Amino acid sequence: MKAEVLKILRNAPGYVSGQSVCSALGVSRTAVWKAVSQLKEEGYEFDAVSNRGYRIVKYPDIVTEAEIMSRLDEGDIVEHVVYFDSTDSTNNQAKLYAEKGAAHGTLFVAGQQTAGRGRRGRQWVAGPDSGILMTLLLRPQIDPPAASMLTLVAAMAVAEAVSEECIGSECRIKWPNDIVAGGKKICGILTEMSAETDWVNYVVIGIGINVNTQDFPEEIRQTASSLLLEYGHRVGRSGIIASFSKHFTKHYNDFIKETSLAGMVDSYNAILANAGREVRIEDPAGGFTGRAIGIDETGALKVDRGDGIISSVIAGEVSVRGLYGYV
Ligand code: BT5
Repeated sequence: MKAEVLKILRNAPGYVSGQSVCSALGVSRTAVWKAVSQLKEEGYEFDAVSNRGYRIVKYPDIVTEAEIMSRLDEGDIVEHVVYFDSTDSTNNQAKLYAEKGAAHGTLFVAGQQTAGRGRRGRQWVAGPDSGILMTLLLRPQIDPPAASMLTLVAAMAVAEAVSEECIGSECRIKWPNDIVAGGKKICGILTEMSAETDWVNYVVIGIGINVNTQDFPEEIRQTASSLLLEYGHRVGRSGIIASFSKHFTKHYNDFIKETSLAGMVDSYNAILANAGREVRIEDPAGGFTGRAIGIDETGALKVDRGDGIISSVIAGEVSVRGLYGYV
């Protein structure tokens, strides 16, 4: 109800009368008034003029269910939002909910995490209410090995969302799961799944984006940055989430049709931070160095080893390090 009222007011060109909101939603004036009061408590500021109605004049930077749902379009991948002021990890919550039957397209969002995770037991560090901490639950009908391609779909959608919301920005993808700006990490992605040999039960894609973060702990200060630090202004988090949802939906639908990334390979490679750089591939079976070329339609990174051999590196077990810096 709050989301619907918010959506009508957000999309209206000017003032909206209480009566027209009631008619559009088929609810009483009291119900609309209650929703507006709750929104005021959450920090939305209204201009109310008699005989004309309401207009929102200020939006708080919050990522609640109503705020996100009111920004989504029909057909978007995100159909439900579960919001926590604080939780251990949105990936943990997504998995718990998934085990209890939560639907494909549920987005778990937190203001704060007490045990944010990176890959292989690493930590994701983020202060309260300054970044985006979210996990998308999917139930795709794909073979388990194909699930790692979803990390690339998510990375592409984050990069597009950031470019759309931070005009003039230039962010790039560090294959397979980081987004970088100014050579520093502004986003990390952690994809996990529950699967049988030939069947995926669910996939959770956890995404941490440093949006309005002002400072980082000593250990990551050299490699981490935020949209605020890179682009010099605060950015609304829910706008990025909605834009992410729109871009992810498009690439995901293309991916599901073909079980291939063919539809986004060119745009991905155009913003691939590793492209043309010397990289070291750390592989449990042994590492090697070479020049990164770009991804293919399976999401593998092609690396020129310089001896006439082009290796295709599959995301998952490996990590990629720049030989001359973080990227
Ligand atoms: C990642 O792992 O980059 C995946 C991060 C995923 C975080 C999201 S937040 C929502 C959801 N819920 C979770 O619990 N997780 C997901 P990895 O590639 O392993 O990188 C982790 C490394 O990045 C750490 O060891 C630090 O060096 C660095 N790091 C930690 N916090 C960072 C931050 N806020 N910004 C930039 N770098 C960070």
